[in-house]
Amino acid sequence: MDCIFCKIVEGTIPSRKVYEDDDIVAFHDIQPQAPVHLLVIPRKHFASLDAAAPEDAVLLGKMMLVAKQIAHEAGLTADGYRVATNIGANAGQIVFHIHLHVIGGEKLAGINA
Ligand code: DGP
Repeated sequence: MDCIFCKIVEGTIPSRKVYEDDDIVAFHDIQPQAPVHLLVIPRKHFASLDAAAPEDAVLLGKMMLVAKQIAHEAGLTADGYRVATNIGANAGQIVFHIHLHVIGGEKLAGINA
C-alpha cells in the first residue's frame, strides 16, 4: 500500500519521532502550522476516524492520551493547545492514514474563525 505514514511506521521514510510504542507513533509534522505541530498515528492503517471500527475504541483512546502526553512534553499546558483530526478531502485531509494533529505554542485562531 502506498501510504506515507505506513512508511514512517516502518521506518522507510525518516521522521522526527517524539513517541512510539507497540500501537502508536508520534512525530513532528513536516509542515508545521504553529511552533508546536506534532502528529499521532496508529501503526494500524485505516484512512480516517470515519473508517474506525468499534474494536478501535481502545486504540483511539490511547491516541488521545498520547496526544496529551507529547503536548505536555513539548511544553504545552491546559492553557491552550489543539488536538484535531481531519476526515476527508473536504476537511483538508491529505494523508489518508488516521492522525491526530497536536498544535500549539501560540494563540490559536478559533476553529470557527
Ligand atoms: P492532513 O491535512 O490532516 O491530512 O494532514 C497531514 C499532515 O501530514 C500535514 O500537516 C503534513 C504532514 N505530512 C505530510 N507528509 C509528511 C511526511 O512525509 N512527514 C511528516 N513528518 N509529515 C508529513
